[in-house]
Amino acid sequence: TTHVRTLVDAIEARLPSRVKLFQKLSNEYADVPLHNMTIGNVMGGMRGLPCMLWEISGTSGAGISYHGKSLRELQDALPKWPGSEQVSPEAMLWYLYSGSVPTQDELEHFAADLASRGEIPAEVEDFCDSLSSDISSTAQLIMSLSIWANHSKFTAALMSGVPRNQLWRHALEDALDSHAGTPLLTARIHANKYRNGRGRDTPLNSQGDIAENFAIRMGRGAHDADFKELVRMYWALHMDHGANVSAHTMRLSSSAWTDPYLTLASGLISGTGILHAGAIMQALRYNQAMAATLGLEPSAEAVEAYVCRTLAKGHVVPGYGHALLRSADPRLEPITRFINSRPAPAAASSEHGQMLRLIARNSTIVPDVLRRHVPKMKSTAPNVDSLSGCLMYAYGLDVDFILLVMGCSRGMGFMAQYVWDRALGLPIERPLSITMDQIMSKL
Ligand code: AMX
Repeated sequence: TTHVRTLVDAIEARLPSRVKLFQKLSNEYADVPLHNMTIGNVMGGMRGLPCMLWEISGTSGAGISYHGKSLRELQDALPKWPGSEQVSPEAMLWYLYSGSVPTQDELEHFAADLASRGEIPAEVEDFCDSLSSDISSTAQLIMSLSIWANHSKFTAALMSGVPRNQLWRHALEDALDSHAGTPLLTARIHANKYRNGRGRDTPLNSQGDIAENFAIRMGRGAHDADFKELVRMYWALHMDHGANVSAHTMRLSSSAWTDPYLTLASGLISGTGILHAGAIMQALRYNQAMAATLGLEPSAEAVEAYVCRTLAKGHVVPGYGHALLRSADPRLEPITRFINSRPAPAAASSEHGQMLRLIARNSTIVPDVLRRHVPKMKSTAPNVDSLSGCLMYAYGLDVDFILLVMGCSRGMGFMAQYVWDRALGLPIERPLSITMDQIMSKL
């Protein structure tokens, strides 16, 4: 039988040239100026400063690219799971790690490796099962990950004196365990919180992909192919988005060699902010409140008056604007395509269908309203969170839970970057802090 390349093989193939480049930039070019830093960069939350070294994607004026390819190009280039029409999340993950498109065989072997890691430590499951259902889904995941840190293979290797240039291999072990296990832990939280624990130990399919095994533990396994497709589509789109708030948090933790599970939790914690991924929940709540006040088919004038009332209170309109993107969010197009190809959740008569149409219509009205009323907004285009929470909701997920579906995917991106942080030997992060008085003294 021919040997099918594993993810370790694929990373090892990329590693020497990346380490060499890292050393060259660090040593030979260390003094070359990269950017003329201004007071505006400092006052503006480091906006526009190209200072966060990132391996799995890059940003430019056009937005994000993943090893030189756009999301649109990856939609065509990456393989799919047999029987699925969506890009496989495992294929995206492989690509983020290795910069290479996996073959169908590599994808299936990789998925089988992940499926074989479907065991969450019993201590973590017991802790998770003991949590009160009053605790938010996100807090439950974050707390459970903290317990999982007791079982970290990276931390065990660190404590036993493994040399630093080998640590990435142990980080990868944790990362792979977490890619398989975090969705299962998430589904367990769902079972405990919304199903009285029903189905939380349903046997997994060792031949299935992570989306299938997630669906099984969500109680939507064999009979709900559409849910699996939703999860595949959503996860493949959300793994990484450059130096955003949660990735930035994750990097800071990672730079001190913090345990991978705790690092993952740190990224998820800042993801809950409503200006960042928390907007997934907030945009859904906003649209629900709008529909409760104006009905499901409000006039453009009524929507404008509603948005103006939000702005007058000093609130932001969730789902619009972006700290980096200056035009349409590229993730919206595949999500919209998915919705339009699915009659069930978007059925004209259903409440969910009407809600999805309300959001689609708002996305043609609100940007112009914002342009006129908040001229300082750099882009008023809808972002991915304007729609994605409502889509999860249309598939029967509670508002409290929808952020976790995103967290599973973004967490995979964090962990891929974590492995590269160790593989490249990135230093501990330590910017200088500066007070406004110190800035004034330089003028
Ligand atoms: N509603 C009202 N005001 C807005 C706004 C919105 N949707 N978006 C931006 N503004 C305001 C900002 O608060 C800022 O005001 P300030 O100067 O008084 O602080 C001004 O317009 C300029 O903002 P900007 O430079 O265009 O964007 P930013 O980088 O400061 O902020 C973001 C980006 C996403 C935080 C902001 O657009 C926002 O709050 N949007 C709503 C929340 C949201 O949808 N977040 C999800 C983003 C995607 C993600 O990360 N998951």
